[in-house]
Order: sequence, then structure tokens, then C-alpha cells
Amino acid sequence: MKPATRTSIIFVSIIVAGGALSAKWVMKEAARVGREQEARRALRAPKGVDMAWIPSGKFTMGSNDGQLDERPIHDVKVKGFWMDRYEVTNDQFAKFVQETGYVTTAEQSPDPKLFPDAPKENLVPGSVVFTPPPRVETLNNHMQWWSYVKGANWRHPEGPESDIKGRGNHPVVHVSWFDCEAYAKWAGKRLPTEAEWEYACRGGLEQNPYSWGRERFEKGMWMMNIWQGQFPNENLAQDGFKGTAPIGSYAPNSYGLHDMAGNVWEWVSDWYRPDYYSKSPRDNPAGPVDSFDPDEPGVQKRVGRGGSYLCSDMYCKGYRPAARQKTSPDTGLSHTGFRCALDAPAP
Ligand SMILES: [Ca+2]
Ligand SMILES: [Cu+2]
Repeated sequence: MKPATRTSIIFVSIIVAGGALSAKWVMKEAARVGREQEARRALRAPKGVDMAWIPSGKFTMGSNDGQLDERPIHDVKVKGFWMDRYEVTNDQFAKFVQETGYVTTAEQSPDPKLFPDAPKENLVPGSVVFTPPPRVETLNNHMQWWSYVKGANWRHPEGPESDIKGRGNHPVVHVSWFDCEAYAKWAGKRLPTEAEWEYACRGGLEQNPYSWGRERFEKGMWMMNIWQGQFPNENLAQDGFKGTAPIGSYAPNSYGLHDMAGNVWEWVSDWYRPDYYSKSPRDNPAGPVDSFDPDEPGVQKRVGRGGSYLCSDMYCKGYRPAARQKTSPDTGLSHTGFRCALDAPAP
């Protein structure tokens, strides 16, 4: 018997047996069963498509517990859509590149017109790699552990000498926002909006600290790939991974989505503005029309979500469902990838 059918039968017999049950309880129970069935339906994505159906609904976006740009919390309605269950992998990205001949931003020389102040010898293809020094004085300056590495790109994540052998099912990294857009278009998909991403991440649960619920550990197990130990030098990997983990190494949230917390940051379609939530539309917000980051005025930025294997409680709690990363769209980073969304009929 299908689980959903069984649930419905149990539900009906409870109502018959308990004539004195309050209407409020019955309605609450009906809503719960409805949600459960919706969750089961999400397990029946179109054949061969590793996507989950995210049912339409309303949720409270943002958080009062995080950074100022997560405020104010506000109600948002989201239309149903499909979401990749996993982050896009190296193998998937390789197929895209093979079929299209696409060259990523990190594989091209930066345009000198866009970087008039940069020394000419620095205008070479490359990407931003996590390179912690043996000692850091303070955690205030993140430039200490990020370096622009010549020859680093998605095929060479740690620099020209490195490769992705054995990492075919790891999330692709060092992809710019433009690269993700190009991949999504090729795949017949699109990047999720920031609101869709957070809605999907929360999995139908209201204002929980984690994408799967309230408790950090379930059965004593780590639920996400983040950083344990003294950041940025002591990487204890108690969750099993020092760097990226193969996709789906951790349990999914209630919508069947894996790695919505940790592993790699995921680009979404929105421009970044810290003040957007105070004026964003209530229905399917698609982000502001332009970008502004008071920390770096003049640099247009897109949003990333979900945190990465570099997130830790002592430095960056980016794994929280409401946490936002802001990055210029031409930037590749060793902890940033993406997943896609799709508009298609409900299952
Ligand atoms: Ca880890
Ligand atoms: Cu972080």
C-alpha cells in the first residue's frame, strides 16, 4: 500500500472513531496530513529528473537571529516549482562544457577595463582559493585566507597542479554566477530566486535554525558538511570531510533536498541589497532591480545561499537557512557552486 493512501485511511478512521474531537484539531490534522502527502508527492519527480517538487505556500523569510541583512522577517508566498535535489556536480558540469565548448569566467583573463587599478601581471585567468596562513592574528580580515590563484578553475580547484579526479560527484566550484546561468539555460532550467531557495531550504518548517529542524545532531550524526575546529587552521573534519563532500552525503530535508546547509554556497538569481526585505513584494519576490553593498559600494553583487564546508560557529554561520552571501557575479570561489530550479507542472 502506498504510504499516502495508508495515511488517508488512518486519518478517516480517527475522525469516525472520535466524534467528540474539536473542529480545530481536525483541521490541524488535515493540514498535517496534507503536508505529509505533499512531501510524499515530492518524492515522485519526473522520470530521470533528479528534482523535487516544492509545493506552493507561504513562509516567514529572514531571521532575527542572524545578520542585519536577514531582517525584517516578512511573510512571502511562493509558487510551486521544481528544485534540484543536489548541487550540480563536476561530472554534470563537464558534460555541459563538453557539449557546448563553454569557457568559464575563471578560465578567461579579467578585462583590464574592469580592473583599472590592478597590476597587469595579475590580470590572468584564475580564481579565488582558500589558502589559510599558518597563523592568523584576527578573524576580522578574510583576505588572510583567500587568494587569487593563477590557473585555478573548476577543473583545477586548488590551483594548476590540482585536478578533480575522483571528485566527479562533488559539487562543481569556482563557477561564476554567469557560468551558473549558462549551465542552467543549457539544462533547460534556471537559478532559483533567493525566496524560492530559502522556502525550499526550510522544508515547510517555520523559523527553524536548521534546514531539517531544531536539533543540530540527529542520532548523534552530523547533518551537514561544515568546519569543526579552530578556523581557519584546524580542520578537524568531524563530519567526515575537510573540503567538499560528494553530493547527498547527508540526510535530506523534508522536501528531499540534500546539502541545503553546508558543502558549498549556492548562487541564486537575485541581486544583493541589505535593505530588500523591508520593501520586497509579498508574492514570488524576484530580487531588487539593482545591487548595493555598503561594505563595498560600487561593486554589484549577487546572492549566495546555504553556507559551505568553511562555515563554523566561530566565524560564519552561513549554514543557517536565512544566511546570505554577497559576491560579484564574475567571482569564482573554492567554496561556491549552485543548483537549479525548474518551472514545470506539478507531479
Ligand atoms: Ca567538514
Ligand atoms: Cu560561512
